[in-house]
Amino acid sequence: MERYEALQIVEKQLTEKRYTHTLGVAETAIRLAEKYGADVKKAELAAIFHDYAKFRKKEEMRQILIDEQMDKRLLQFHHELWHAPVGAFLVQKEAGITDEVILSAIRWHTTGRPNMTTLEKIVYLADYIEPGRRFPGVDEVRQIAAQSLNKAVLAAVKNSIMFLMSKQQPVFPVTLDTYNDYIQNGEDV
Ligand code: DGI
Ligand code: FE
Ligand code: FE
Repeated sequence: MERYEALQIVEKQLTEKRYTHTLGVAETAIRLAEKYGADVKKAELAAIFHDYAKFRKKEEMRQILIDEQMDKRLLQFHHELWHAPVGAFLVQKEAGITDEVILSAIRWHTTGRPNMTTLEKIVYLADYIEPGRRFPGVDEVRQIAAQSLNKAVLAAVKNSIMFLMSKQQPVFPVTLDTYNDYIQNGEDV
């Protein structure tokens, strides 16, 4: 699918603000793919579609999680976490994207996961550092991203966990698994 067609599909699903964020993620993902030797077109498409399900109703997402036998633990956690796996499902069903490399980058963009593919890392990181993001620590992660993809993903995961903890929010187990995997198995971290 070409960029223009993908953007047209996604624009209908998102608010203006979220669409602008999506353009930022796409631009950043392209840059990271060029730098770290991933498929640039796939990185762009995954980024364009990553928040496809962001504004779906909670009940619709809950039903898809159940029907498609996704991780049951998600139901006990904040529904903000649901748009990533539900998005991967809907992008396949409604937009006809079948490339599993792209779908998995969408599926894991919020929590990461152990043993991430390069494209998963790129979309995860691009979502975190796209130019519209402004929160404490983001500039440091941007700088690290210029040096090492793995170091930057780890820094983003760490910041996310510490942010959730500082607000006394629960941390989804897969987010912690991602962190542990980087610490225990990560090269170049
Ligand atoms: O969809 P975006 O806002 O672009 O970004 P995202 O998909 O990375 O994150 C969506 C939300 O999910 C964000 O408000 C933080 C939250 N989140 C991320 N990881 C965890 C989490 N919430 C909980 N409870 N636990 C997590 O591990
Ligand atoms: Fe998201
Ligand atoms: Fe996003």
